[in-house]
Amino acid sequence: YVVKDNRDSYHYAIKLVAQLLRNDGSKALVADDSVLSRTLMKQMLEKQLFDVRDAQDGEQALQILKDDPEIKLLLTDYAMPTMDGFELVKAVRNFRGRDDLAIIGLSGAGKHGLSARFIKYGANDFLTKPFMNEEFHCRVMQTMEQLALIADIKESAYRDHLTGLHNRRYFYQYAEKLLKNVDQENVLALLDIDFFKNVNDQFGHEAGDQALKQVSSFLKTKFDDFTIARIGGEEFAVVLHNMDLAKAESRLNTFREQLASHAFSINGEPYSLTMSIGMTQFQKVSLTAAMRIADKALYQAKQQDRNCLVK
Ligand code: GH3
Ligand code: MG
Ligand code: MG
Ligand code: MG
Repeated sequence: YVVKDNRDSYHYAIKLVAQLLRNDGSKALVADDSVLSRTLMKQMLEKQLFDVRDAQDGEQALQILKDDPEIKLLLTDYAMPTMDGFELVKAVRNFRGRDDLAIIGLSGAGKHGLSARFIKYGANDFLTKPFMNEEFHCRVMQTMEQLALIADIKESAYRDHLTGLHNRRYFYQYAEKLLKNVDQENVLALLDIDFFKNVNDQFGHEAGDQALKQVSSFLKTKFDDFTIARIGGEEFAVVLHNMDLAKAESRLNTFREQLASHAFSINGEPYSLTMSIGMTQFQKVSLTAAMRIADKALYQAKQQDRNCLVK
């Protein structure tokens, strides 16, 4: 239905299929006081495989959006009773960002400046009614494609390329957010591989990289319910949220022992690695302070023969 009779549209068709697969089951919301318009847009979005809800005015739409954070796309008319499209967009942008929920504003032709105002209030795009089906599909597709691109970029900005773990940037942002929740007991642990330089010296940097990957997967499987980040070369941070110090200590010590007795494989040969751990309570302090304390504890662990935990 987008490609139709246009032979230039071959590449577009391929992009469309990719986008359709991505849309599949994504939630969308249509807000329009005209039943006819609403039904038409709903049907068109369903053709793009969206799971569509609808609302007959801004207030109803706002409520639906508040109740369902999974909605990825909002199409909103401008003129609606009780709350118009502008008010709706402004209100929604207080809790859903432009790269998290796509909004396309719509209104009748001949009203100058509506498109600009929609966009100023936070809409991603605009459509004039009546629209051609093809334009509708193209705009929805392009808007969703941009959202997906931003999500991909964000994801890669927060990941460590070698190990696939979260990176330092992610860790700092996540930890800052976590610290705002003062009611929760959290523990921060810094883990550093012991004598890792030997691996590089003995087997080469490439083998060192492989070892880092193996240690990372090991960490991932043992702490899959917590946030782990690679914050330095062979240094990792784990936040054990909602956990008291004693429980975290025992869990980290179990991990440390399991790691020490695990046979890693470096250049096909079994190799053992150990880690030293510094940990601290992670509540009602600044991130800088917590990091300093955990780092000091880690330093002490290194002084005490390594392969141990200091709090
Ligand atoms: P310690 O027990 O005191 O921590 O000793 P160490 O050898 O682990 O510590 P040091 O800080 O002296 O050396 C860390 C080594 O980790 C040096 C560096 O070459 C290596 N390293 C850091 N990042 C990477 C990486 O991405 N790949 C590889 N192959 N090696 C890395
Ligand atoms: Mg209307
Ligand atoms: Mg080290
Ligand atoms: Mg280190």
